[in-house]
Amino acid sequence: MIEACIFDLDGVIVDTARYHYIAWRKIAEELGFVFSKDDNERLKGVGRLESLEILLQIGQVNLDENEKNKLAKEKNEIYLKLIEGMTPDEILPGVTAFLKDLRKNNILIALGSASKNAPFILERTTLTPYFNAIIDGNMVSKAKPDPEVFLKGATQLGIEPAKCLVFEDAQAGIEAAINAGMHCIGIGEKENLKGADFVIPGFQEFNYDRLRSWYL
Ligand code: B16
Ligand code: MG
Repeated sequence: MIEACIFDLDGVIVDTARYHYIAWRKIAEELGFVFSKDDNERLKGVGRLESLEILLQIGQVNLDENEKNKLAKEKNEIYLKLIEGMTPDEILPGVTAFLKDLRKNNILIALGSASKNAPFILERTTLTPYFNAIIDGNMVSKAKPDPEVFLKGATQLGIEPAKCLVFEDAQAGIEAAINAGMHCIGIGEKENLKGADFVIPGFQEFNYDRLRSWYL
C-alpha cells in the first residue's frame, strides 16, 4: 500500500523546461552556436553543471573549470529573472486537485527535484504548504539515476521506500525511483519512460481512487 507520493518538479508539477531552454540558448548564442529545442530534451532532469557539460559538448566548446562556473552562474541569473514572474497559473493541469486529494486521504507528499531553485518555484506557485518534505538540488550530491534524492525524501517523511510512489517525467528519474526500491508512475509518453509501473499523460484524469486501484 502506498503511504507517500514523491514528485519531481520540472515536467511534473510545472513546465520550467521552457525557461531553462531560453537561458541555455542565450549562453549558447554567446558561445557562438545554436542550441535547439531537441537539444534541450537532453537536459531534462539533469543538474545544472551536468547540463552545461552537455551544452558544451553539443557546441564542441572547451572551457576550464573557472569559465564553466561563471557560465553556470550566468545561466542561473537569466533563469531566475524568468521564473521570478511565475504564478499559480503555471501549475500543470490537475496537479493542485491531485495534491488536495492525496492530503484528504492522508498520503504524505514530498518533492524530489534536481533543481536548486525548487523551493523558490514552489513559493512562486504557492504550492509549498502541500509538501511534508522538500528535497532539492542543494541537498543531494549524486544526480538521478542515483536514488539519493528520493531516499532522502522517504527518510524525511519517515516512510519506507517500498511504500513510496514517485512521479517522474525523465528516464533518469524513473531509474532513480527503481534504484530506490520505490514504485513509479511516468508522466509523458511510454517510449521515453521505460521501467515505470504505469505511464499517464498528466494529472487531469488522475486521482487517489485510481492510484489505489493500481496499488492495492
Ligand atoms: P537548477 P527536475 C531539473 O528539475 C530540470 O529538469 C533540469 O533541466 C535542470 O537542469 C535541473 O533541474 C537543475 O535546475 O539549475 O534550477 O538547479 O526535473 O529535477 O525537477
Ligand atoms: Mg523532471
